[in-house]
Amino acid sequence: MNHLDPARHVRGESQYLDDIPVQHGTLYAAVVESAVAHGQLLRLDVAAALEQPGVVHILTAQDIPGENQIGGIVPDEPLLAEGHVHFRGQPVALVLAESEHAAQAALRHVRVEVAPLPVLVDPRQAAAQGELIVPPRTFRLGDAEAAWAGCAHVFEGVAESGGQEHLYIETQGAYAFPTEMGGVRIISSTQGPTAVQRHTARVLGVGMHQVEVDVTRLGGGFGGKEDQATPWGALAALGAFVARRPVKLVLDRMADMRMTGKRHPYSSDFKIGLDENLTIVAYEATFFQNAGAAADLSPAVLERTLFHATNTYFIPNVTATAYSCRTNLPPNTAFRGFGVPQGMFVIESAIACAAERLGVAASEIQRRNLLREGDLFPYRQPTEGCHAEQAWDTAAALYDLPGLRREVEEFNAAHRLQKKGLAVMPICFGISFTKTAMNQARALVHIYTDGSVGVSTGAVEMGQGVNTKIAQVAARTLGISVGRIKVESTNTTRVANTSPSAASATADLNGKATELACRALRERLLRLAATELQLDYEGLHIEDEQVLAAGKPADTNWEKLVSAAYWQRISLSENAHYATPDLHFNPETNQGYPFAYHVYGTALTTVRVDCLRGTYEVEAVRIAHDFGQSLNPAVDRGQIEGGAVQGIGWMTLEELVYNEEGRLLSNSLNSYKIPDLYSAPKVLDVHFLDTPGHPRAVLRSKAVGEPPLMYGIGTYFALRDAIRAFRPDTPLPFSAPMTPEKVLLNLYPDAPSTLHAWTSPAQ
Ligand code: LUZ
Ligand code: MOS
Repeated sequence: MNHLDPARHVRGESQYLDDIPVQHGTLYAAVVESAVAHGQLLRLDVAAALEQPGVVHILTAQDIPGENQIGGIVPDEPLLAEGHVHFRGQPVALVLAESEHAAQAALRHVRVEVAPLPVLVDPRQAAAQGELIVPPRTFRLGDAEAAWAGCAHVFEGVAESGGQEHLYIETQGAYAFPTEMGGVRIISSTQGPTAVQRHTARVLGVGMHQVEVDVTRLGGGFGGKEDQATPWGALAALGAFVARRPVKLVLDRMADMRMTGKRHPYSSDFKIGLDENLTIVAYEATFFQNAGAAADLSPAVLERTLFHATNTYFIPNVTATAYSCRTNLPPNTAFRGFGVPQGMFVIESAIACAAERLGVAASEIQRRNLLREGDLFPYRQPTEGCHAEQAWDTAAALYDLPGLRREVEEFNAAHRLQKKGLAVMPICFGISFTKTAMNQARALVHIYTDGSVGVSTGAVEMGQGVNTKIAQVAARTLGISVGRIKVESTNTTRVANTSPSAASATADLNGKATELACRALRERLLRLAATELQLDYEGLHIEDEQVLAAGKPADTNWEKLVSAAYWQRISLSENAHYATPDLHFNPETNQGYPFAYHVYGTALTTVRVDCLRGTYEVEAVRIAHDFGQSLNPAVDRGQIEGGAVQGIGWMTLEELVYNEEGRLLSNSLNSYKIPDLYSAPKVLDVHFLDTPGHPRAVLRSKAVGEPPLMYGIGTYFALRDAIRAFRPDTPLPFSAPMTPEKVLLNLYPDAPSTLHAWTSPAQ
C-alpha cells in the first residue's frame, strides 16, 4: 500500500498552515528580534512603529497576562525578551498589523537599545566559564580508569561535529483565533500540539482547557517543531487574546533560519583502548554540547548521546561524560537522531583513529566488537533480539564487501588524482522516549452508522506517513478496507496530553493505542455477530468468512453489523490508552530498561574524490536494515532513503557558520547547501533484513524515523578513506562536515594558511 498523501501533495490540494483561507478581520504578526547576541535591554521604544500605517498593536513582555515563560525542561526561556537578550534573533516584541506588508514594514521603526555583553559561541569556552545548562552527566560501565593499563593499544583524540538546519519545507507558523469565554484556538505547524497548548495557557494565564490546538499536517519537522513551534503558537495566541482578532504568524525562510535552533554542534574528547586481538576493552568520551542560549530539549538530547555513546558495540569498560554548555546562539533543539549522531560520530572517530594508527581497516575493529545477544549497554539494559551481526554479515555478503574493497584499491592504484574510499557504518538505535513517562498515547475511534470510521490520535503527520500506518492498523484490526477510514487532524480537545511526534516512537505509541481501541470495537461487534448470526463467539474472528465475508462484498456485512449495533444501542466509539510496558530508568544511577527495543542495520558507502578540486561524489550507499515485519515497505523504504541522505548532508555539505558575534552567516539557501539530486548517492540500495520485529513495535513493524540518519556518518569516513589514499601519512582531524573545501584543505595541508583560515569559527 502506498503513502496516502503524496498524490494530494503534488496536486497542491493538501492544506498547509499558510494555505488556510484567511478569516475576515485577521491581523498579521511580525516579530521584532534582537540584533545583538548578548546584552542588557536598555530601552524598547515602539511609539514610532505604532504610528505606521496599518499597525494595530505592538506587544512586549509587559502585555503578557500570565507568565513570560516557555521553557520546558528548565524554565529559562522567556517568550519575549525582558531585561536581557541572549541570542541574535531572540523575539523582543510582536507587531500586529492589517497586512503582512504593514507588519514587516513597521519592524524597522521599533527602537531596541541594548548594552552589549560578551558573546560566547564556543561550548568548551562556555564550560570553562561554568556556563552549564544542567550539571554534567556520566554513564559508566565497568572501570575504564583501571582498564587502560591492561590495554595493548590506547589512542586519544578530539572529534568535532557541526550543527544542522532542519530546513523543513514549511517554515514555522501559527494561526490563532479568539474563542468565546476568553480562550484561543490555534492552528499550529507543530510536532507537539500539547506543548503549544500547555505553554500558551501558561503565557495567557488561563487553563489548558481554554486553549485548543489543531494540526492537520506539517511540511516537515525533523525535530525542529518538537519544542520550537511553541513560541510562534504562543505569540499568535497572545496576539489573538489581546486584540480579540485572529492573528496569523508565519516566518519567512531567512527569519526561520536566523531565529530557530538547530542540531547541536558537539566538540568531544575520546580515548579508546584495545587488546592484541582488536577487542575494544575501554572507551572514554567527554562531550561538550553547544546548547545555545536556553535549555530547550538540550538535557534530553545530551542524555540520548550518552545512551548511544558506544553505538552498536559491546565495550566492557565505559565512562561517558557530557556537558550541556550555554552559549549565545539560538537554543539548539531536537533534530532527527536527537544527540545520537553526535555520539556515534565520536566512537566511530575513535575506532577510525585506532585503525589508522594500527594500519588495519576500521571494519576489522568494528566487526569484531559488534553487540551480541545478551550484551549489556552502559545503562545496563541487555540486548534482546540483537541483529547487529546479522545486519553486518548480510550487508557484507549481499553487497560483497571484500569485492568493494578490492575495487577501491584497484581504482586507487590506477588513478593518481581520483581516489575512492569505502566505509562501513553499523548502527543501533534505542526506541522510546528516554523520559519514561512520555511513552504513552491515546486513540479515539468512532464508527459511524454507515460503517465509515474516524480515527484521532496524538500522532502528527509531517510527511513520514504515520497517518497511512494508523489507517492500516485500524483497517487490519477491524477487518475492513482502508478506504473506509479517515485519520483526523491532531487536536488537543479530541486527544489530550499527547507526547510530541518524536523519538521515532509515534507510529508505535499511537498505532498501539489505535489497535487497542479497534480491538475493543471488534470484540463488541463480534459478540453481536455471534448472537445475530447464531455463531459461537469463542474463536471467532472478524475476518471469518462466515461473519463478514459470507456474502460478497464483505463490506456489506460490515455495514449490516454496524447498523445492527447502533439499533441495539451498542457503543460504536472507543477511547484507548497505551503505555509501553516494562520501561524504567533511574536518572541517579543512569541504569534501567529505558528502551522498548533497538533497531539495527549496516550501511556500506563508497565515494570518489577529485583530488585536484576537492569535489566528490557519493557513489553508493548500500544498506541492510532491520525493519522487523514492515507494515508498509513503501513508506519505510522512503524513511531509510530520506534519513540516509539527510545524514549525508549533515556529514558533508551542510555547514552552519556563526561569527564571533553570534551572527548566522550561512543564513539562506545561497550559503547553506543540502543534498540535491546531484549530490545524493548515485546508488541507494535498501535490503529488508529477515527479522521477526518486536512485540512492543506496532504489529511487529519496527520504528524507522531516526535510525537511518546515522547511516550518513559512513560517508564522512569513506571520504576520509579516500583522502588517506591520496595522503597516507598525514594525520587528519576528525571534523565534520567534510565539505569540498575541507576535503581540499585535507588533501593539501601545506597550502597557504589564508586558505586554512577559512573554517567555521563557532563549531
Ligand atoms: N524527544 C524527547 C525526543 O523528548 N525525548 C527523546 O528521547 C527523544 N528522542 C528522539 C527524538 N526526540
Ligand atoms: Mo524528533 S528529533 O524525534 O522530534
